[in-house]
Amino acid sequence: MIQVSDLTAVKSALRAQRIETPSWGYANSGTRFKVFPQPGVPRTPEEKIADAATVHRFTGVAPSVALHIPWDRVEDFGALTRYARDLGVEIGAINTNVFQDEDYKLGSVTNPDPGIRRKATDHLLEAIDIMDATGSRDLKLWFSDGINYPGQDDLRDRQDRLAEALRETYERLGDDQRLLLEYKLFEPAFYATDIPDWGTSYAHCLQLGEKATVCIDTGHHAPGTNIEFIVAFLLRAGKLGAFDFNSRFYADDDLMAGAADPFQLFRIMYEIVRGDALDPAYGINFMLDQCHNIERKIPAVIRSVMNVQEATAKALLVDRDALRAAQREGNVLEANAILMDAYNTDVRPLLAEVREDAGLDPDPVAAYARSGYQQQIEAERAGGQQAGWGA
Ligand code: PSV
Ligand code: MN
Repeated sequence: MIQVSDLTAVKSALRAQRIETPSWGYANSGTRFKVFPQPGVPRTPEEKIADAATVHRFTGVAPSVALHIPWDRVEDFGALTRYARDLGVEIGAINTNVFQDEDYKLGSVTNPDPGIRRKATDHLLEAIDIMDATGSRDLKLWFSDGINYPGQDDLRDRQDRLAEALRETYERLGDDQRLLLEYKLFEPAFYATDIPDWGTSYAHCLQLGEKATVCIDTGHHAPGTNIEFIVAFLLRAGKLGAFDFNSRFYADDDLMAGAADPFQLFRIMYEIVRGDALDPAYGINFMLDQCHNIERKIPAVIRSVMNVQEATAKALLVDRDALRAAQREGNVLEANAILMDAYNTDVRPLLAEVREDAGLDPDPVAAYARSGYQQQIEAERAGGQQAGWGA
């Protein structure tokens, strides 16, 4: 357990922290009303990886990039992996996409048509081939499956179809590969989503086995949901595998992590620290899943990484011995004050020191702005087709 007085341990935990960035966060994105293209946006998976490597260069804690298939499909994934390594990053989670084909209007793995279910499951299996080629550990599954109207399809049959596809996919995993099952309350389905909440995901993961764990996307809950409770519960059950961090004000807004509710992010990270689950060796993949529709993408990802670091630093500063004592005594106000003291600490100087100790600039956003990378990509990435959400 880290003592508040042990700043060395806090610093080394912060230095060891790992945050994975999403390839699609560097691409053009928008709402269903409009996508505003930005100059310098990547046109290829390689250019997305180069941007991710740039984020790592300035933060030192983002050494992997998640891919989304087919958006990031290439002929030779071995070559893409080598390209990434040459730039100092690894390929992270492979995200599947069974939500954009015409065929999936009524669902993918839960579709009433067995032929469409076969096609969807084959895509999940293909993603494991890509993991084999890239060395990725994590297969991340999110299904848009659901129905818009009561009676549209049989809720229970759809669970059976889902379980069958998950089972086939799970059986194909190698020894060191894992399945991360994401949930989302609604959208695009408006009446009933087939994996709407952590409980449904957890139940499927339990049935599948130890290589299946839950992915918490922080934007995928009803307003007011106590996400740190979910974190605590899943950690206790050994079933928390990953986060998709982002912020939401209303629905699945995909804004920068820590922007909407830094206090919530702190409470989540406190449960992680409390569960001794921050160390990369524990195996949680702390990913970002964000879209930067109007702000510059690379500095927005850097800012998001820094926001996660700040929440983590505050969580590490909680005096856990004092907190436990106050809790045992039933000292409500003291216990709350201990938590709030940590939250209200300005950890920016501490993080600046951690960065300087690691040979990094203490201010990654300013360092990025000075680096000329933005001007370089805006000049170089002329012509071709910019990558976009769905491209
Ligand atoms: C779905 O809303 C989601 O959170 C899943 O993780 C998808 O793969 C991702 O967003 C796509 O942007
Ligand atoms: Mn997500």
